[in-house]
Amino acid sequence: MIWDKEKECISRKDLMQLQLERLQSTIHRVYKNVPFYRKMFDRVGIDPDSFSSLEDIKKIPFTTKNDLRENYPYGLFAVPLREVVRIHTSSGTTGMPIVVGYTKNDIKIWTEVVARILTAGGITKDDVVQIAFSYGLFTGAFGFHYGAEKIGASVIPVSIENPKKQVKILQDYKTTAIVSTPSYALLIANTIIELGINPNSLSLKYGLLGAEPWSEQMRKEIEEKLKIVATDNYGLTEVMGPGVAGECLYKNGLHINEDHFLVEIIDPESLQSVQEGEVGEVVITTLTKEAFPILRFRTGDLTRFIVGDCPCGRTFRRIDRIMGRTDDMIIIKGVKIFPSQIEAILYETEGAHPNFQIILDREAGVDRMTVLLEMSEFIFSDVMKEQDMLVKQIKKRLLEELGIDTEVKLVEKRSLERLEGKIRRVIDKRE
Ligand code: DLL
Repeated sequence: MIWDKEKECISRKDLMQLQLERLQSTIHRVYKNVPFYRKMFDRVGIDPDSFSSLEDIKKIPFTTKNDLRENYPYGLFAVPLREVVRIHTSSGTTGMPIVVGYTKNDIKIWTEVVARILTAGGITKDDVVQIAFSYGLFTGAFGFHYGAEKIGASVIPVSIENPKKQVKILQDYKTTAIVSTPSYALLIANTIIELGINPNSLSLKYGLLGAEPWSEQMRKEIEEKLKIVATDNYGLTEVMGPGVAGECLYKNGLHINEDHFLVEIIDPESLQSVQEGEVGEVVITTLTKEAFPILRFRTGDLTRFIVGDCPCGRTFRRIDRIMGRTDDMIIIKGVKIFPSQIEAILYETEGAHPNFQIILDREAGVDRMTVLLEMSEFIFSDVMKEQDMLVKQIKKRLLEELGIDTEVKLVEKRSLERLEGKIRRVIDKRE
């Protein structure tokens, strides 16, 4: 088992010392090698030698997605391309993709941090791990692939496939762990039900899921349908990919790999740190990345630190599940709404995880919100009357809960556009 207790149960004091040393060295490297950061430091008058405590990080301006786009493709690389052994890009739905690179050592560390997360999620060398993320520019598949191999598990690189094929492989190859997005795991679970297969006849034990928001209800549904323990995993291309944070089997928040990532949580409006335990935007600084180091990156992801110790013994701090994104906050007729609120309402009325998309547009100067809801085996009904009733019920709940008169439309199964398996939640056509 790869559980390096010395590293993952480090004392707070030693961790902070290690973080400071790594921060200092990252700052020197970016100042020397990345013109964008050198200009930034010179503009605001920061001396790279002036970092004597972790608090000093607050002197550094934030790095935004826009900064990354403006430096497309290689502008923020801190090493020459000849030292880069891998390139990935973010699955951004708008504008230029963000291109990131890895040195040999970056890949080694990436492999190690993912191996830690897999171990925390129950995986050992005896497991058969089916990777159902797409292999390609997306970081999800390769990150988990290398991590699982390091543990010594048997890796099946299936990628995204027809769900029936996934199920056949699950059955025939005696897969014990599935790695995918939560919505894809649910699609597989529903396919198993449709095919009339008894989930107890499978060898599946664990699901390491992530890359998109999901709720506790959805976790329960996946766990019950697949008879597994499902853990949540968080990461992002700009910072590395998967491996930034992940849950242990206590499923009580995601341990951050704090020896490689310094995480702050800020109020997205005041840009100041929030009180411990309050919800805010995750800001990440890489501490060991060589090819693509990044300082105080505003992720746009909203969550909070979980206060207190975890019974597993790991001392790395935990974050709660990602609750939404700053850019997903919808302001419609002055009301602030998160897609997760709509998801909760759909869950209650529909009784199964909803695949949905929110469309915002404007007619005659008035904002309008439409929710497109994919039919599933739970809401598929040929009877128009039943469909009408469901739509009316959802409209009523949305009006009661959010105070917004919303159009609700049922659309065909799997007709909403997906990118790397993720549905784009909000499409704002108002600009
Ligand atoms: O999704 C990396 C990843 C792959 C993480 C596999 C976990 C598993 P990107 O495509 O760059 O990278 O998307 C990053 O996805 O900023 C979040 O908004 C969202 N996200 C990632 N993990 C979670 C999660 C990968 N567990 C963006 N819960 C992030 C909620 C997540 N949202």
